[in-house]
Amino acid sequence: MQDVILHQYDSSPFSEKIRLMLGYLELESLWVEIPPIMPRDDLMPLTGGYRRTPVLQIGREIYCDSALMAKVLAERAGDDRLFPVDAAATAEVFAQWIDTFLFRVVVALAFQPKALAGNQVMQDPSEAAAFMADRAAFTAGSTALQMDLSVAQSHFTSFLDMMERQLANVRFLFGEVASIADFSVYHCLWFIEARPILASEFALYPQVQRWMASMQAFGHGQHLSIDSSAALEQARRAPDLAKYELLQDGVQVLPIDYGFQPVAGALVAASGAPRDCYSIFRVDEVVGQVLVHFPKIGFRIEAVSQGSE
Ligand SMILES: N[C@@H](CCC(=O)N[C@@H](CS)C(=O)NCC(=O)O)C(=O)O
Repeated sequence: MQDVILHQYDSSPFSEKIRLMLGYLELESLWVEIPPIMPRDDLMPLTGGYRRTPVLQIGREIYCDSALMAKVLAERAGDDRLFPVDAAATAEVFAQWIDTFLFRVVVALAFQPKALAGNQVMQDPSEAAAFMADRAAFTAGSTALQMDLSVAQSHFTSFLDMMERQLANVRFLFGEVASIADFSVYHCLWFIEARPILASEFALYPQVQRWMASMQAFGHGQHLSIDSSAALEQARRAPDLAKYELLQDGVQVLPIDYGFQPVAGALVAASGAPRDCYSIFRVDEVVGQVLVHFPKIGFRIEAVSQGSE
């Protein structure tokens, strides 16, 4: 069986969502610690340009976006708790709202001046400048991660109030078992909790704290660290791709909200690919054939105009 490789970095909340899911599903994995800012020279041959974090690799197949990774991992574990059969669509739509709207709220809180004051990267002026320049390039052309601090604060408080009331009556958000919804909320709250100066945000919410502790207890599963060159090698040595049918050549896929760095190739229907995703076939000079999968929700596909590929 081929290894599950997670390309991630320590402080990334969406990475924490997947790390915790690996623990919940009791899946073994290999982790590559990628740099928090570009360049990521060993990742780009795999993704073909996609630079959001995390990225999941299995052989020469790449899964972009944590929403898609959750499906792939649940399927691999043969476990339907993340997508409970009688509430899969509702849980998924809820998670999508959290991963976009609530994430925007917590980004505004986590990057407010008082929170940055305690951040190690921001202490060093040249590291801080490099980080800010990287994120400006990353979010160019998008306002999807921007929110006034006062708006973010009031939405965060209202959200915690709702969570607290519900969690007084139930263990997890959709019942007695944790689902995809819990993992989406968890990584957003983890992002805030990780900043000591903001930790008091949770003081008035004992049920939320109890729920956070239950989530944390799932752990990260058995995992080993590997370096990025070993991950490239795994792709290079992986068996050929399963059968695929060419649907449309000359396309590119990119997120609809932020991180507009496209991945170009051919749209294919691949056997074994998850449902409701775009599978892009590319041939890379470093690793050869690669199939890069994106969920349809949150991404768009378009023809590449001549000369832009
Ligand atoms: N919808 C994406 C969001 C991913 C995302 O925004 N990740 C952040 C880090 S947690 C990111 O990519 N930041 C810029 C970077 O790492 O290059 C997902 O679920 O994977």
